[in-house]
Amino acid sequence: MPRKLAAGNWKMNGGSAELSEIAALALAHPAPGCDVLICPPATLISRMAEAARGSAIAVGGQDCHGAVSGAHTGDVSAPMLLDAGASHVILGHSERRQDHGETDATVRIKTTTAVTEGLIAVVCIGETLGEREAGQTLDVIGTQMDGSLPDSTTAATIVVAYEPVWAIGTGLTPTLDQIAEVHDFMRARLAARFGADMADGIRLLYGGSVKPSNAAEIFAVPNVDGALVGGASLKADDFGQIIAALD
Ligand code: G2H
Repeated sequence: MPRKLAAGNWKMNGGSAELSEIAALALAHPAPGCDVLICPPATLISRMAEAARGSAIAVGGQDCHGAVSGAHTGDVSAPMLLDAGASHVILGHSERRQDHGETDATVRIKTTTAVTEGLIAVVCIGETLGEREAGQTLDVIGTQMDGSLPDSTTAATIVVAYEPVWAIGTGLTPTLDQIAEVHDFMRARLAARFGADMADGIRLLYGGSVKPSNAAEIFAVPNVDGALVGGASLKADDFGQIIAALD
């Protein structure tokens, strides 16, 4: 059973003023019973890494390029994230897939590069409402996993986050049975490709409107090894309650 992970995704939110949330979180949770990761916007990574130094909080990026350097205006590379103090990177978030046309193939290339360079990749997958209503959820999840995860996937280098697109930032959450069905399927899919021992060690996060009031019941679902939290990770108090629910 892997150590559980509470991961915060600040998305395109946060500036200097929000750095105090990290200090508050570190003070309130000096030795959390789970791993804690915060992924701020790229502009804050180095300052957040500095603020989190000596605490149990790891810092990550929200994306990186598939190349390590070059003529890619506006992009950030995996070595740059490492240089800024990040240890993780979120890849393939549905907002990247929607806003930037990222495909499973893109995500796989980025994931391979990130891991090769030394980052831990949090790879996101999830179905749209239309796909769920059409009964395609497991097919979509299986296809995204097969396409987005590299053959080199290991439990130490890859985390998989299930984020139903229709539950992101909407306040809607799937039923616990729906989460269980997908997470059981994901574990089995990983086992079929990477072997049962490796699959058991890969952390499977749930993401989509996780908040203090629903965290404990979601974390009690089998095969849920933590959460990728958006809105509720922006406040140390709310995220702290989610961390406590994983302890
Ligand atoms: C899903 C999640 C974090 P939120 O995108 O990745 O965001 O918790 O705001 O739904």
